[in-house]
Amino acid sequence: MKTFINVQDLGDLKKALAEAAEIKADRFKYQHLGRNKTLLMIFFNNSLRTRLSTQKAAINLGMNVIVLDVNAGAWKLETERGVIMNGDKSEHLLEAIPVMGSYCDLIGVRAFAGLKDRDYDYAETVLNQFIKYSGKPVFAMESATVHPLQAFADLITIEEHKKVQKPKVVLTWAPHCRALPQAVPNSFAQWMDAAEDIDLVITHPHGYELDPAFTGNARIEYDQRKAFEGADFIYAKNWSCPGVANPQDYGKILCEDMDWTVDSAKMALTNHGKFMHCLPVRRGLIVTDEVIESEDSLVIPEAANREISASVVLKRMLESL
Ligand code: AN0
Ligand code: CP
Repeated sequence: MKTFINVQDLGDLKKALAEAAEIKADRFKYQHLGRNKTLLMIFFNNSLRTRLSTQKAAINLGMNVIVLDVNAGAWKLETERGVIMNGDKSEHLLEAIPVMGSYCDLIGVRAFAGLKDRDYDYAETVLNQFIKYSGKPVFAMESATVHPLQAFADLITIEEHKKVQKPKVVLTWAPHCRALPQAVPNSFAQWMDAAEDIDLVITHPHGYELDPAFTGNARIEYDQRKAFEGADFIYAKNWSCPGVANPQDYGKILCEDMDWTVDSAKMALTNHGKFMHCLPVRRGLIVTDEVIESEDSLVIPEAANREISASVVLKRMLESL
C-alpha cells in the first residue's frame, strides 16, 4: 500500500478487519517489519489521539518515529506555487517535502481544510504534493477532506460492538461554536457505505449535505429524531457547510440550533444504541454529560482502536517497501 486516503486503498474490508483483530490480540506480532525503518509524522494542526496512537502503532511495529509540528519550530511553509515569497513564510513546501522525504521511509500528514476555498481543499492540494514530491508512501492523518485512520477505527469499533448482523448506523450533525472540517463525516460515510452489512442514515439540518462522492447509498433524513428511531449506533459530529448546493456557503456555520445536541431523550428513541464520537468533543454542544458518560458511550474504546487501525495501515505500508 503506497497511499492511505480512501477506503479502497485497503482493499477487501473483511480481510482488513480480520487483520485488525489479529493485531489487537497480539500487538507486537509484526515487530520485525519496522526494524531500521523510520516514520515521519508531520502536523500542520493540533492532535492528541492521532499523534499518540500512530506513534504507538509504529513502536509496536519496531519503527523509529520522528514528529514534526510545522507550527512549532519549523520554518513557516508556503503551500501555493507561483507566489513571490516576501511575506512571513520562509520556505516552500516544494523544497521542504523532498527534504523531509529523504529522512524517512513512511510519511503521515495532518493538514486540515482551510475552509476558505472549496476547490483548493477538495483537490487535496497539500496532501497530493506530499504524494508527488516526497518519494515515500504517504498516509492521511486527517487531510483536507478525509480522516481514514479514524473511520477505520470506527468500523473496527462497530464490528466489535454490533449485536445484529446489519446494524443501523446514524451519522448525526450536532452544533459547535467553531467551523469544523468535513473530513471526519466524509470518511465515516465513505467507510460505512463501503462496509456491505451496515445500514447508514445521515441526519443534518438543510444545507449541510455532504459531498455525494462520500455518502454513496446512505439515506438522508432531515428529522433527527426520526433518524434515531431503532438505531444501533449514533455517531455524532459537527461539520461546517460542505458547499455542495451553494458553493458560496462553503466552510460557514449555517445552523446553531441546540435542539441538535445528542441527549438522553433522543438516545431513548434508539435500539439501546451506542454513542460514538471521534473526539475531541465539546460537551454541552455536541452531546450531554449524561450520554457521553453513560454505559452506552463507546468514545474511549473507539479512541483506543486508533492504535489498531494505525497498526494495520503501517504494517501494510511496511510490507510494500
Ligand atoms: C477536528 C475536526 O473536526 O476535523 C479534528 C477531529 C478529529 N476537530 C476540531 O478541530 C475540534
Ligand atoms: N480523533 C482524532 O483524530 O483526534 P486528534 O485530533 O486528537 O488526533
